[in-house]
Amino acid sequence: MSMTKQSSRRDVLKGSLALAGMGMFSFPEWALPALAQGETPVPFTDLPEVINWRRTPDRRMLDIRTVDSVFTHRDEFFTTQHYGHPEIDPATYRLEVSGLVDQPLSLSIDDIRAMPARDLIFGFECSGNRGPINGLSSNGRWTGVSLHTVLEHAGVQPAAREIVFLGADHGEEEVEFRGRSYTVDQQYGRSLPRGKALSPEPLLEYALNGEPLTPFQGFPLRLLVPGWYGAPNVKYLAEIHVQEDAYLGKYQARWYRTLKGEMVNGELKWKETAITRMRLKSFIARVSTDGSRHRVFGIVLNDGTPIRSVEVMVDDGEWQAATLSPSTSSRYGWKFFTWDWHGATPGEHTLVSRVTDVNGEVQPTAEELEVKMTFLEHNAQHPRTVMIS
Ligand SMILES: Nc1nc2c(c(=O)[nH]1)N[C@H]1C(S)=C(S)[C@@H](COP(=O)(O)O)O[C@H]1N2
Ligand SMILES: [Mo]
Repeated sequence: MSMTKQSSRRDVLKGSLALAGMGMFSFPEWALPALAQGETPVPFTDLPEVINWRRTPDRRMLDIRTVDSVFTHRDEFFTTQHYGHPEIDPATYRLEVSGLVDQPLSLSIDDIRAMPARDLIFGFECSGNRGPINGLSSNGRWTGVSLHTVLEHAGVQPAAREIVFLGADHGEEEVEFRGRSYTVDQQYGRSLPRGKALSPEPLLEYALNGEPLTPFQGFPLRLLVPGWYGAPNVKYLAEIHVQEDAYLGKYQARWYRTLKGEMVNGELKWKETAITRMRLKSFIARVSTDGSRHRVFGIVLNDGTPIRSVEVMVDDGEWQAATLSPSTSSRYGWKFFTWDWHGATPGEHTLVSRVTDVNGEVQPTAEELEVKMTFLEHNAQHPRTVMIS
């Protein structure tokens, strides 16, 4: 991947100001040691000339250099949205449950809030999240009800194999078929196999960090599939449709796919797979200094498998053990790590992190991921450069 080896002075300045500015607020209890008084940021020298933090209203990236709390502020939470932001009147809103169920349902937000609530700490990323800034990810404390509970109320029939989730947002799509193309209006839709939908994990969420969902995060109700990438987390959830057939909508079957080579019995096979569980990833979010040592701060994301270790390497040195923060020990939430760098010498240095889970799975290098043709699920180790003065 080619990157401009220069950072715009304005972006560096903006980053420094944002970080410096945070010293003016009182720190929440989970504030990071990296932001202690007297800590100043060391700008990355590998950032592109221009970073488009808000490419459109439908796409907002989080400036990960400024992360100062475990939970992302609700007005900074990243977003990607395909069909604008539908305005939904909570008074008339209904979640419809239809198809192969014993009892179709039409639930108001109050009906849903009356069901047993559960909290979930979940940090997810868009499957398109990648360098140079890794800004399509955020971490939240969500509140809602088990999807399981709602599906039990409706009674999923034995023939049902696929549970489809449709958002209230929709748009015109060209559907290609053997050289012809048909223009039709479709809702954002994703599906889960029966077993996954009826498992204890997926939730229907109405609150983020203790407040109602924002219009960006899918007010009034969204699906969350803990440990999976962002695409299945259907926002503005309008309908759950239970069916026997596989759901082949655009965002299920075509848009979110990975094409990757895999060795099977000594032969290279090209596989197309759906976007599901988050791949093991770590990245360095910022570097700061107190004048003597430097501190590297980063974030780990994965599918909920416990983490064995995170390491940091400087230039071509040895891997050094980083420390996972006890403030982020929830299963599905972001995990923070820090590594203290002593005796950094003046000049430009390359820093990279890698994470290993308890199953021995190691975050791949960019070279190891070269067999992946399409850009989604990019979890490669991500080298960053800083200039030490
Ligand atoms: N209804 C609806 N849900 C959606 C989408 C969408 O376009 N419409 N985008 C998906 C994608 S690709 C991602 S990455 C996440 C982003 O969630 P966020 O906006 O809360 O960050 O929402 C998912 N859910
Ligand atoms: Mo996404």
